[in-house]
Amino acid sequence: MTTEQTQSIQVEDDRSGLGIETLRRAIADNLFYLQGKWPEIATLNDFYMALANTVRDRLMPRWLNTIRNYRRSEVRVVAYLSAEFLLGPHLGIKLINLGIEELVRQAVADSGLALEDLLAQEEEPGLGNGGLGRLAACYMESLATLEIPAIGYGIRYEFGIFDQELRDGWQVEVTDKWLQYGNPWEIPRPESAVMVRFGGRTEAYTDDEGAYRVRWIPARVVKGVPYDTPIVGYYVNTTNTLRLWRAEAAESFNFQAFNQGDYYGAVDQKIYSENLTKVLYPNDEPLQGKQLRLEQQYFFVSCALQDMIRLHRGAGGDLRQFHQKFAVQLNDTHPAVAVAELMRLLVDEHRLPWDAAWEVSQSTFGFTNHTLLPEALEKWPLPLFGSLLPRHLEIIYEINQRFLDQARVHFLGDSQKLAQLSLIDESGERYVRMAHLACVGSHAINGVAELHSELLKQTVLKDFYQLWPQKFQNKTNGVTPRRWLLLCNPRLSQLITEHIGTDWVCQLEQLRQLEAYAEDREFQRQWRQIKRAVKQDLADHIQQTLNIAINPDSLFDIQVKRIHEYKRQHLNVLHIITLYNRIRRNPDIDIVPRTFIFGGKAAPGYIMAKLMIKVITSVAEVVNNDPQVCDRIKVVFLPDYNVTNSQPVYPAADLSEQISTAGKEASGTGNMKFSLNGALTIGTLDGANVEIRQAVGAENFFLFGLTIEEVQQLQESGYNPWDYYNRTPDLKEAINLINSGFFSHGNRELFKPLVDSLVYDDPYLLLADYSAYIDCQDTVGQRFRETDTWTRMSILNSARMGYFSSDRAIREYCQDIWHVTPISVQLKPYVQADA
Ligand code: NBG
Repeated sequence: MTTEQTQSIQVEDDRSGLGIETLRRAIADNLFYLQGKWPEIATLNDFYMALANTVRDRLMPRWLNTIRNYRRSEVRVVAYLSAEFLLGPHLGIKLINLGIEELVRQAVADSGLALEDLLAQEEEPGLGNGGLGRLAACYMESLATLEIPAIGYGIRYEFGIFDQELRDGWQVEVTDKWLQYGNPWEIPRPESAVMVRFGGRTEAYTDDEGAYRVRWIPARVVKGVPYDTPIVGYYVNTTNTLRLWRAEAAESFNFQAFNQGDYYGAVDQKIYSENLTKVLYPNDEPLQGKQLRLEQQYFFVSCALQDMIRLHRGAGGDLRQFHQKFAVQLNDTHPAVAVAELMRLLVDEHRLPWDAAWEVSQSTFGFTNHTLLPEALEKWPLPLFGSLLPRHLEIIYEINQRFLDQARVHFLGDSQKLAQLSLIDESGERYVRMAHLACVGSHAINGVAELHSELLKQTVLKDFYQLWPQKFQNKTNGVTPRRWLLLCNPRLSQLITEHIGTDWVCQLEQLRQLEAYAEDREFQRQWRQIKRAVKQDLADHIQQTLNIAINPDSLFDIQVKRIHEYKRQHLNVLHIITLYNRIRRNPDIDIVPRTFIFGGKAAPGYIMAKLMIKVITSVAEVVNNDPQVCDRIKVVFLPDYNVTNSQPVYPAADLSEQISTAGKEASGTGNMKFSLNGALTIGTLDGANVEIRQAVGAENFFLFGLTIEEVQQLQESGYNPWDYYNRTPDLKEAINLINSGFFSHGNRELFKPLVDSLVYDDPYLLLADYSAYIDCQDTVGQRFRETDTWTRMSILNSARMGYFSSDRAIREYCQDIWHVTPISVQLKPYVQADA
């Protein structure tokens, strides 16, 4: 079809109607025509699907008109490349962003159903591990809300992050089956498939103009099929696309093998190809050396870049201006091979001279780093990389040679510097360093919180900073207020809106107006009443699902995030045991009743993290059943922490645990969600905690623990956890209690690895921070009793969190890195058949 023809879309019937009766009819129609059911035999899931399709129909005009904008030659589009997008359930947020939640609620009620029950049917797409994937999802939502033309590119994993079950207090991984009942939010686009090559060899040749060229003769080819999901902005027409790629066999049958009777041989290739996008690697920090992981990375990056080039050329664009059409952001090093792939496409396939191609590439890419943990810096063994991507390795050598020539001038031949900077690690076994490739190939490099960005310049990327200080930036993370306040906490949202109007939803800084009510007795009362109601809801849920009775008036002390030693969930456990020991010593002791809530998944191969879960659940079992405790302490581990399950948790917190060892957490984003919903934070000076504390005021934040400088000093001077153990009686008592088998039915071996790691090694300095943490928690307990003070602090936390909106973060990326501006989408009405 020509552009002229697509200007108006002819449709049989109008599915944009928003009358309650129209919506009710639409749901019934979709139930009949799409689900093939009538109400009497329909399952709740059928109704969910019918509703989802009804909503999808209503966003279609916005989506199509937005796509039209990408094609306009003068429009610059952000391409966000990420191996993970942790979107959370679609339906709720789409109803809110389209502004049709109440209408739909009524239409569903008129169909004899409850919207909440249908919302609960949705299996969330768990296409991410944690913070990094969720950040990508918040950013996609903000990009749409801010009317920035954007496409997210990623992988359509058939199996996302595993579901977590607890058996006997241990984590058990269960396969995620998010696609089993179909996914109404995606549209496959097989007509836009692209081919991706792997393995084989390269070969030099002279082209018809006599120029020296290289071609890649691959060993195999896989087809990438895009699946598109609409991302709707809040009260705008802009509906951007998340384009996720699925691997398929290039030929679904090998007919020669088939004809020779080798049926299994014939489908082998198909199975092999489809394996590529079968499953998400469940590690929150990258793992080394897994070929399939590198295949996944290259696969989606190649699909994405081929897609962009097609779009650009389709709009009549010249490849020398590719960077004017697309601003490509590399979300961590997972897509870093894009630098080599774009060079290959431009030089080998489209015959641009190297220098021109390099200029295009550098102007195209920006790179965000999300971790300082040295073990998390991605590098690929050279033989593996070379056998999978032979041409890319050559290109990386070429980039490296030119880069080192440049660096040599700057560092005057300092060969150690050059070895440190090189894209190839040659200190032992040889590796390709993905972070270095990303740095060299990008015009902007950023960290995700001020502290993290500073540390990047001083540590892992120090040499690059010396070379190119102007490339380095900070972009402090943010979260979307639509999901993380408006959707997850409707009561508080309502109260806020009653007092300051609705502007805060898109201008989160407006929350500052709540400061005026911080001392207002009536407002405080309402604020408390809401917190109490939300806590009651969570308590009811815990009672029903886990059969644990908790007191909604107790202090809800919550730590939800991936389980990791650096995040120190076990420090939290030491506090619980310390309180427990105080009660055992003095049964009448007057302490603030607390409910400790944990949630989070451990990487399946991370033994210590799994043991941390077991220690939490074991302490819970003992403490929750000890009559002496008299309900003053309860410990709950919420199984299967994911976006869906997290939404009722943030609003219910009184206290947010952000207790990582200083220097280890790049930013954190859960910390923002809690504080936005009026929880106070107990935290270290790490990641974005530093900025949150600045924003809410030091007096409204419970700070404890070593600073980064102190951590460094302690480690340099020879840290000995054993000394801390011996000279801190409460700590010793707590650790001894674990060691004695008290929480493990007398089994003294069970927690030995955990205890030994703490007293003999303690790489994350729990023992050094223990006393400060306990003292700070005592202060928290006292302050919680001063109800008015606590409420004021809670209000001030929400009021001052405006800065941590992902809208602010995205605006900064747009200005400082992508150089893109909003374009509002006009809804060109489509022509109705009988109109
Ligand atoms: C994580 C950091 C978090 C940060 C998120 C989002 C990775 C590699 N990094 O601190 O650990 O909030 O990224 O930036 O998952």
